[in-house]
Amino acid sequence: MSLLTLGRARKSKQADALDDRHLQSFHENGYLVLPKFFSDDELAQVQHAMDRAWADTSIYNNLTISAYTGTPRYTETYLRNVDRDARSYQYKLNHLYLYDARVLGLLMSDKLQKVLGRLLNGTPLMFNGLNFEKGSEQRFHFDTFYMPPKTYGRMVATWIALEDIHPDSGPLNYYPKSNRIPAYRFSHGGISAVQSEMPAFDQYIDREIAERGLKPEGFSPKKGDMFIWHAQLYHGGGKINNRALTRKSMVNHFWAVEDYKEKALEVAPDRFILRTRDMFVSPTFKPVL
Ligand SMILES: O=C(O)CCC(=O)C(=O)O
Repeated sequence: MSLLTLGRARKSKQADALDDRHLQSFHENGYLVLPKFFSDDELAQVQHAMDRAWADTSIYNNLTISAYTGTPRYTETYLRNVDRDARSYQYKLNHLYLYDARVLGLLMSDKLQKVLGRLLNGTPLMFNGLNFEKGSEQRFHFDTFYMPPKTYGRMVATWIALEDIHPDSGPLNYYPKSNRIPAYRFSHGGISAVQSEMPAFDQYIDREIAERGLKPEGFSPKKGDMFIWHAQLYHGGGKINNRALTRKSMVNHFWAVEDYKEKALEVAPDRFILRTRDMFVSPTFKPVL
């Protein structure tokens, strides 16, 4: 089945149900939750792709990983370079959709693209993907620290629960309404982070949060639920209270094609991903260990 056919086959009423109230709530609160957005069958395809990625150690498997998070063995490299035991530690697997057509088909499906198109007020351009099997415990941050869109605020991220998520597994945490805090400007005048200036940022954000009376919340969804956050939502990975628990989830980030026409690759009619040559590569990435 082609990508296009897959996308059509998945047309759902849910996308059409994204009305003005959803839009208003998204812009007021900085997020939306769409329950049971993906079916068990669709999620089984993601699980299958993950299992295949871990099983395939061939040199042609160019998936990359941030492995052994929170341990002295932390590394960013090709998946094929890490021992198979890395799967039982915290990790982030990058861009699974470049490797598996069914995962790509799901992310390019009509139902998801319609929702994202409305939130972006444009054509979605998927520019990365992250798969987790454990909580990330990533500190609170704005995604625009690392990937600021050309147009302020014109970026969304989806967080899809691949299983029921337990509150002790280190769920996604976020501050509702933090999207309304004016973005912190670093010394270069922009909003991408300068590491040495993070203490000043921390002071700024702590003051803003306190003055606005914002309180963090955790997202402990059921399998198939999807959380969508605004470019400027302050969020991170919660603490893992029970390390035996998994937290299987997939995150994808989207800009608008209209902002990046020259970097968009059309993978099916009207469906776009960022060209791989334009993708961000961490300066600490090691192709060979
Ligand atoms: O899922 C998580 O734990 C955090 C994900 C996140 O913060 C991100 O992808 O920007």
